[in-house]
Amino acid sequence: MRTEQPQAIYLKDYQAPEYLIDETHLTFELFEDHTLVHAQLVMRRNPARGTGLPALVLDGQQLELLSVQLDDQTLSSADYQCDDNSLTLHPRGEQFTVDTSVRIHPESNTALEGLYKSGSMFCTQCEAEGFRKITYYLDRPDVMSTFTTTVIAEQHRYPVLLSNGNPVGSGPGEDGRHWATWEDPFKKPAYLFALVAGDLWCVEDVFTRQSGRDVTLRIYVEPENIDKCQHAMVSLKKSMRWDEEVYGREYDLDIFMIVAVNDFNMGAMENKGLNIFNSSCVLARAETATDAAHQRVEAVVAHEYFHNWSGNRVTCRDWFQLSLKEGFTVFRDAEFSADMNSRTVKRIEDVAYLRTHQFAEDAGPMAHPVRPDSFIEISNFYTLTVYEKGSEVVRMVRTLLGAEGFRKGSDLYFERHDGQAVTCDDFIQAMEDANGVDLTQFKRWYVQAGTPRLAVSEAWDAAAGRYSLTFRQSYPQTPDGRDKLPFVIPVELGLLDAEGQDLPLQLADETTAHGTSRVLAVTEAEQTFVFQGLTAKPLPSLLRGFSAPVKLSFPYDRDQLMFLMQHDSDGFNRWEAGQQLSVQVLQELIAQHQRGEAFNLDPRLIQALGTVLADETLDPAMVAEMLSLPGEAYLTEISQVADVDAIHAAREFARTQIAEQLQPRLWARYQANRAQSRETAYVASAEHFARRSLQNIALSYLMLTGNPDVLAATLEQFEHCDNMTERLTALAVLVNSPFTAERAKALEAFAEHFKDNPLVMDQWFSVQAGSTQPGGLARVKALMQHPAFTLKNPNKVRALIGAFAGQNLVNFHAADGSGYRFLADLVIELNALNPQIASRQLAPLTRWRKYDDARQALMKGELERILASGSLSSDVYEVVSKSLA
Ligand code: B3K
Ligand code: ZN
Repeated sequence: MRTEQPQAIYLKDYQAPEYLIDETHLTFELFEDHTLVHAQLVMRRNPARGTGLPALVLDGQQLELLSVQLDDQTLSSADYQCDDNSLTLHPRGEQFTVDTSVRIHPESNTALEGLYKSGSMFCTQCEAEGFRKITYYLDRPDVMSTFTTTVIAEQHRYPVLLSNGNPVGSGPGEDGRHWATWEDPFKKPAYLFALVAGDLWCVEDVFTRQSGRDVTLRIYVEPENIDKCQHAMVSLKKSMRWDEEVYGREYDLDIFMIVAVNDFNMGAMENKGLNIFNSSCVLARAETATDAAHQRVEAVVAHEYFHNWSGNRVTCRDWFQLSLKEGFTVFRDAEFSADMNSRTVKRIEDVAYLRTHQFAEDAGPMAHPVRPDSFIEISNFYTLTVYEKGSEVVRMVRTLLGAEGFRKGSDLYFERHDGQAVTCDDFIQAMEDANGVDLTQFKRWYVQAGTPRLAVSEAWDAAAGRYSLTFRQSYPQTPDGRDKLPFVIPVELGLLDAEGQDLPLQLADETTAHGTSRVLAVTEAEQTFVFQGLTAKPLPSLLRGFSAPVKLSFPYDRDQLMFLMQHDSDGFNRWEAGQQLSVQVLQELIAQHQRGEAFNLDPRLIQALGTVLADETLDPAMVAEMLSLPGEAYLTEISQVADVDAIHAAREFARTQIAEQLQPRLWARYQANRAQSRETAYVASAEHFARRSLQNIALSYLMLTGNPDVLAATLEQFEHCDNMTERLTALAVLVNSPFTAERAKALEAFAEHFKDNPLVMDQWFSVQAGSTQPGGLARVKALMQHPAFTLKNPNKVRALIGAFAGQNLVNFHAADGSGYRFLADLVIELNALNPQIASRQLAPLTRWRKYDDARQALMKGELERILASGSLSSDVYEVVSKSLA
């Protein structure tokens, strides 16, 4: 907490460190009421910074300094300066050793950064700047050191003592204590340091590398969770194989460990050789985790594992380069998931998420480039822009270079920079050098914020058989106020004939056609491409696979969209055509609601969805995706002024019409798939996920008909299924239904059955927080009193408060401002407990510009109240002050 206003830091001010650390030797003495940390740093002057011996400023926060030694000399307080953020020493030679001892208090650390306790175990989270809460250090990613770590703790309470690297010794100590020493031979920045001590069990496996050497794999969990590790272990082995096959990257240490902890600020952390995970991203078995949770475990295990190369072996020079490791690693994990499951479905899910949430961020007060040029608190920049848009930028590089060229580039990048801390420019440079191309203009994707718009228009010259497409780029205003220059936008496209076949594509200056789906690079603010050799006006299929993160518009009419839905050879664009059709129809309903007219739904939407539903040859997961109408959050994002009530009413009306008019087909597909679920044991495979997704979306539509048979089917599924996907869907369907007695009974039965499983209780909270039935806020407030709820656990906060403010839009945006007041109160309370979580929960209030004047005033009022509430963390201060600016 600070009283003065926190200051921004700038990329342009970057300077290499004055000193380097070659070796770090740490000893931790863990006790119940404090921890002692002894650090020995073997240091030298950075030759790159020239001669002279400037002061050595070590970072340190919330540390009680007990002693300092420089080489062998114990310093007195006159020999150093110590304040809230640093310890300054005055070296007398180019090479020297610093020894410090500090006392810290992990047992009362509720911010969950640095060393802290989760339940009875000790664990760490150091990225980005948490290591300075453990010991005095050069806590910046361009200072890379080897680490030796000794942990000493009471044997009985903490039988397992872990750190990075390989175990090199252990033994008994005095007073019932014991010790273990770990050695990490790979130089790493302090943000990758990890320590765990606890009463943990593990599952163990072996992975044989392509080169023949074995790696020991261990997943450590609290004893009651030992039966929920198999899926993560299988995912880990798949990831290791995939990275060998697709990127030629092998694992480097002899052991790889994952530890699951219950209290964790985000999903997981890629510490070298010792990944620490939110238990929600490790534990999965049929009875307690949904299909979505299984897929998330697979993806997060892969993501953290892939960081071993994209992040650890090659790391970031400074935190402005965060997307160097995060964007690239998200791209890697997305491709892995696409290879393990359905590629098209994965792409649809990712794009829907990006367009709903990242586009909103890019249009709001916290908008920033993929490589930000300033920040106040780095924790606020683990954003959708750095991660998801960063991944889209890497994807565009691959689209432009082709898979082979991209692999040549990544090989060169890893080889050239192994063991170094580098920048996004170095990544692009490797891609350029390996392919002999110039990506200078492309790099604008790293420095210009905001989502570009790409308006496309067509012209048809029947006499010449020529069809032209004109692309116009435009750019939104962003908080930096800067003018934008044209991006390089790769547009993958095809042209369809009247039968829906892809036509050969021959540009005006080409002598032959080249393929039927190709990538055009739009590089100018306005640019026309002319296709020749056509006998009739074609229908374009644009931005196939969502080849660039832009807002593309083309004046399709509804019949054309229905045609694309059925015929486009690109599965993503078939879905996209359906979404655009739905958006047009829903926007019409929203306008009718606002004018006070009766709803009049375009029957073509029902007809199109009916065709999809009847097509037994389509992947059921695709059918489920196509049946899902654009969400309320997305409809909000694309509105000028979002009318939450009209959006909700219009979408519910459309859903009810779909349910009523397609009832027989929905029933048939529900029953066929439920029968299969009943007959086959649960398998976490793409094929089974697909079946259950169709079954469950059909059920949620059917409940809208009020048909008593549907209630019976829901109760049957709730009571007799063997997995959480079916059970939770049935529960959610009941919670959103008018059947109050059945709803209450199911909620009670569920809680009684799963009360000892915190991850399942999170889902129970979320389902209720998301219910759009009236009285949402009162329900959430009541649930906060439930014994399973606590503000100290981030998963609980996300499950209840996050789900309410982020998904339950009609209740959160209640016209009286009660939802806003509630969230602001919570942010003020969380600010003192856990600033990172407080700042994340604020996001919905920062979007105030999207709403009507009355709501804007209420939302701003709450932001102002937070700002005036006293001593704000830099995390919350940055988001609130930028939102009000
Ligand atoms: N690198 C971590 C994120 C750390 C967030 C720190 N506030 C997890 C990941 O992206 O893999
Ligand atoms: Zn990551």
